[in-house]
Amino acid sequence: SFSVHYASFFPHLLAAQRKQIDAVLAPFLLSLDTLREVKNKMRAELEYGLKRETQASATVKMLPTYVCGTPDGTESGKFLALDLGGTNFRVLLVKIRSGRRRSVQMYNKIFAIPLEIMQGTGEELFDHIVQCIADFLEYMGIKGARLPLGFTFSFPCRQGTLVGWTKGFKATDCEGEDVVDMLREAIRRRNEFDLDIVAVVNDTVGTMMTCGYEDPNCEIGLIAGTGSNVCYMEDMKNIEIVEGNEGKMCINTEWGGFGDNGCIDNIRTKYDKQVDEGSLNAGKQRYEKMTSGMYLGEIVRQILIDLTKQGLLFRGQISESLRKRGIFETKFLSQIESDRLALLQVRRILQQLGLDSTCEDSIIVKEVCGAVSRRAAQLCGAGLAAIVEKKRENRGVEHLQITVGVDGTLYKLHPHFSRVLQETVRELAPQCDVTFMLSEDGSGKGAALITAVAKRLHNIGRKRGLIDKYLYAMRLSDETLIDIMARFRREMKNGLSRDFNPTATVKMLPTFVRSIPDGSEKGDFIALDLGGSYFRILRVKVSHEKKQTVQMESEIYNTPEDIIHGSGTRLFDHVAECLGDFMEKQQIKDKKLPVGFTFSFPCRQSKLDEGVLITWTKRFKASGVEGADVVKLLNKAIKKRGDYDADIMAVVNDTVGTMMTCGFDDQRCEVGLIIGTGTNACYMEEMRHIDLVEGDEGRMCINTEWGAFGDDGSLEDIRTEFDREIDRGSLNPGKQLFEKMVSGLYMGELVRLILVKMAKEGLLFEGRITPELLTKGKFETKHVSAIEKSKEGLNKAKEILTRLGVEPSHEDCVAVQHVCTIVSFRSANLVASTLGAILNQLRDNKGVGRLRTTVGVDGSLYKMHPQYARRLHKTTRRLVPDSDVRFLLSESGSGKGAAMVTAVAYRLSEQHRDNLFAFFLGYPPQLDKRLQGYRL
Ligand code: 0WK
Ligand code: 0WK
Ligand code: BGC
Ligand code: BGC
Repeated sequence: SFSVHYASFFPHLLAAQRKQIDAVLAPFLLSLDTLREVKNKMRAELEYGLKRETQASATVKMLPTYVCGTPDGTESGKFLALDLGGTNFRVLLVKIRSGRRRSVQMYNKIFAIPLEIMQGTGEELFDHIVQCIADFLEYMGIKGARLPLGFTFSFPCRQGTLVGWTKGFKATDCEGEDVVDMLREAIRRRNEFDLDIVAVVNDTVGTMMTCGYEDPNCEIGLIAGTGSNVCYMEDMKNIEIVEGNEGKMCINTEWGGFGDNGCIDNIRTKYDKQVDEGSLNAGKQRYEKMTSGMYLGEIVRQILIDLTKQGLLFRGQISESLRKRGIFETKFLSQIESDRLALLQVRRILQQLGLDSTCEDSIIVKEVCGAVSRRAAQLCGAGLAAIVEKKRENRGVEHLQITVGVDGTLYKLHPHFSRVLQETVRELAPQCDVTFMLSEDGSGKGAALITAVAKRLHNIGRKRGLIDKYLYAMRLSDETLIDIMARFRREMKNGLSRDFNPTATVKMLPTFVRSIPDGSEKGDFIALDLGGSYFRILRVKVSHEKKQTVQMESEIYNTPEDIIHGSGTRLFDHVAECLGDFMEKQQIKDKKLPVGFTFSFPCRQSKLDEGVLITWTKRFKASGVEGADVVKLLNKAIKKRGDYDADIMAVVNDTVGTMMTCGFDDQRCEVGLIIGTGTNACYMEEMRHIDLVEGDEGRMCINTEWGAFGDDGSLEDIRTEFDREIDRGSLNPGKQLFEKMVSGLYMGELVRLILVKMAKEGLLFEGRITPELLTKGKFETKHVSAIEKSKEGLNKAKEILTRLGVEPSHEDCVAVQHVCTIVSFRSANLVASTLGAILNQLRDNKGVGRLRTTVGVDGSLYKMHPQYARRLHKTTRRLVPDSDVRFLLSESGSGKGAAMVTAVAYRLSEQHRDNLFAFFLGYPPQLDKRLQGYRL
């Protein structure tokens, strides 16, 4: 220990004297047990401060800072920062650049805060602060710029309200006041410049952020300077006074108040009490007064006075200056204790203090300084050990690795403080591997980073709020969705009824498909799949070795715009040509295989192998086809070629194909749903409800063609100006209004129109509107899917928007992501409400309390969008609670389903032929029960 170390120097120091000095310093020598006890007491106080019921009376206040993240490198901009409360008052200009060449440039000026200002009126203090800001802005030539400001205010604040002054401050009319208001008023009083005060942060938080910018593992900020304090990232679930359990929030512990309830009185010495009584805030900040730079010198002075009174120092002469409070600054401790300093210099310091000393005196003074600073470092170490232990438990790990960002003159300048502190932490928290990172740039940088984040969150929040208001009409409540579900149900009934069908918008087209595959299908088929994103031709072999298997080979063919917008003849010639090419490749040109034609457009059918196109939808607009039977048109095109023959046995809608494809794997599948370029659904309806088709037995698949829902104006109350603009710019204005609010062909364009309008109103891209952004189709639905990807969505947004030339800010990207979410969420919600109507119909048809069914789904929007499926499932289950719905993704497309239907049609035609023979040979017709109700 110290005494043994020094005793050897001055053998003539009488043992008695030695003993007396040891007695005075003994209370400063804290054993490991005592320190461990302090650590445990600190831990208990931390918990008190976090708990709702004990928080109000806690001495360690555990103040929530609402800082929920450490810098992530996307911060950027120019910020003003104030740093008040430490040794120096600093005004800083901080320029932050993000991205690959991220950097932080800082310019600052230090201003003095005279004592009479620190302890004058609040008005004088804030006027002084504003004066300094004015000088700095003048000096930097930026008086006109209304910069965002981050204020490092190193005093205990609860949500911006000063709880109580500490250290050397005691300005009146400030405690209980909002710091931002006081600063704003002072700026108003001066009326010379304006600032956007965005954040007030504690210096511990600023320090953590400054170090966190370099080391993301930095989740603790420690100040060992004029004052003493620590903050750390706590789990939200442990912070009872703040709503929410997800993530973390930074807690400013204000551990300076530790012991104000007397819990460490057992280690407080009379000198500590003297210092406290002589301080500006007696009874408060007891732990701080044993550990921080403001008070260590004072403690030493008290001890020196006591030792002098005992005649053990300065020949018992107490000089005037030694009586002066605060005369023995803590920096003297650092100087006196630095090993490099010879005793002579110690004496010189004492001289400056008007203390005439001997060598013994300076050794004793050095010993006293050592005892006081060592205790301070150990006590800080004990407190910090409690914090890192808590972090380790929060993470539930055996061994914790963490970084502590540190600042403060005591830690930086005292020769031993930092080492003793670190040793103490290592001894008291052996399972924690703590890296101490000195904050080079002070907390001003941290404050600017927090301001950047707060500004961004504020802007984002403001923008989100604006967008929510803006797109209010697109956020549909469950009440509205249930209403739309009821409306659609009515439309279904109209479509099914003979009387209303002619005027119904939801056509409810009979498909003459009477059941899903029953496992008996077999054969070699060709399937055409036209109308989705791709035109696909497939060869489908359904065989029956042990169990039924399906083999498929397919080719994708282009459908160039000039073909799908040209004449119907050219279109079907193109289809026939592709089919010819496919059969060539399959070497089956000599075969006349049954063909199933998935034609994804509204067709009226009176039998399986007939499909009269009612109207084109999506991208198609070929002339001379609407009102015609597409089977005939295709047969004609094939005949015209004469190089192969095909037997088109069935034309099915892609929803039907999808239902059949999924029905092959799941017998419960009785609904087919497409959410792709277009949208639509089919389902198995009871024959007795289908007025347009003879018979009441069994069921038939109905192609709802719900894309046209609302074409009669029944959705005008939820259609927005953007939906109307989409419709006006479409190939089929006034038609497929529901589809245009929901499907993939239009979603990207919807978002683009919203972005253009918001940019025009200066809500986005600082009002920048580029030719690309104004170009139709430039913002695609696949972009919406990419931007809504949780992890890389924002980067994608930046990439896509940059390509559109609008130079998006981070906020813009977040805002655009929000717009995409609102538009795609509305789509999923709307589909859930119309699907819900179909599910209710099925449940009522079956007369069951709870419906169990499977919905076969396909379509690029449903498949590619990262959140769409989940949202659709969730809303559907909320809107139709008494149903167990399985959503089965169609892996292999509707081609397989089309082949299944064709297999049935084929068997029908076989039987027909057989019966004809039988009839001519005078035998009664054989009816295959499975073909009941089918019609060719
Ligand atoms: C430098 C920081 C400041 C903090 C100070 C504490 O920039 O925010 O208050 O350290 O150390 P002190 O100056 O009190 O020793
Ligand atoms: C794949 C199916 C096809 C359907 C398409 C719809 O095989 O019949 O038309 O899905 O999705 P889209 O390609 O329009 O996104
Ligand atoms: C204040 C803290 C501050 C610390 C270090 C204490 O007196 O109460 O808010 O963090 O000093 O500056
Ligand atoms: C068509 C439907 C088709 C849907 C999905 C709509 O535009 O009218 O027949 O099922 O798109 O492809």
